[in-house]
Amino acid sequence: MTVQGKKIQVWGVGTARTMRVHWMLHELKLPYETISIKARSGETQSITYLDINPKGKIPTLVHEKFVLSEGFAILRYLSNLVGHPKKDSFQLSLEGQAIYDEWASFILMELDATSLYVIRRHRDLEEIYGRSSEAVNSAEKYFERMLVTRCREVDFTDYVWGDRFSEIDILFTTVLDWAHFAGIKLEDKFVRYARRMHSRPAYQRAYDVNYT
Ligand SMILES: N[C@@H](CCC(=O)N[C@@H](CS)C(=O)NCC(=O)O)C(=O)O
Repeated sequence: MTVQGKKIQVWGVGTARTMRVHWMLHELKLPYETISIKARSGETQSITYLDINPKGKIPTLVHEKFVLSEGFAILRYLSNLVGHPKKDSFQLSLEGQAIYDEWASFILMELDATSLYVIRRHRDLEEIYGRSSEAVNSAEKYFERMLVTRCREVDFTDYVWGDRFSEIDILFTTVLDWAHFAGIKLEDKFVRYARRMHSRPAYQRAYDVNYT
């Protein structure tokens, strides 16, 4: 069970952020071991885990001696490691790569960190971060405004970036799943797009690992 002669381990299950890493590994058909620690279970604060990732956050990837945290960095590392998913000419162009960076920043900053994680912190995790219905309400409105304005011109009948599946589809689908779970009503085009992504065998296998 090695990749380039080195064993891959993933620490962390149970959240949209850990799902991203499991999904990528299944898309790439890379063998790996899962260490099923969960957020806020105390497991992320064990001495063993803090030695690996002092931030005490999941997911973390360990590829033999190389340790990497931050889900998006892990997706990029895995894709570069095996040269997959293959890119089309737009995706390889200077402008295409700039658009990739734009999508990644937008999804991670505006949709994930600034909106969904604020809702999670101040509604579902109020015992840790404090309850604030003002913060939750404005984060919901912000999420909807960002999604609608950035995505107005895109029909999502294919992939988000270029003509091929990429890390951006993993980020976008997991954010849509999270929004749905948080009770945000999504336009039909997003629901249809997410359903198509959910039908990918790699998504389903990763879902089983991550959520059961
Ligand atoms: N920026 C990090 C965020 C990771 C993160 O916040 N993970 C949460 C779960 S979604 C966590 O590990 N919380 C640790 C804990 O609360 O025990 C990423 O995208 O990978």
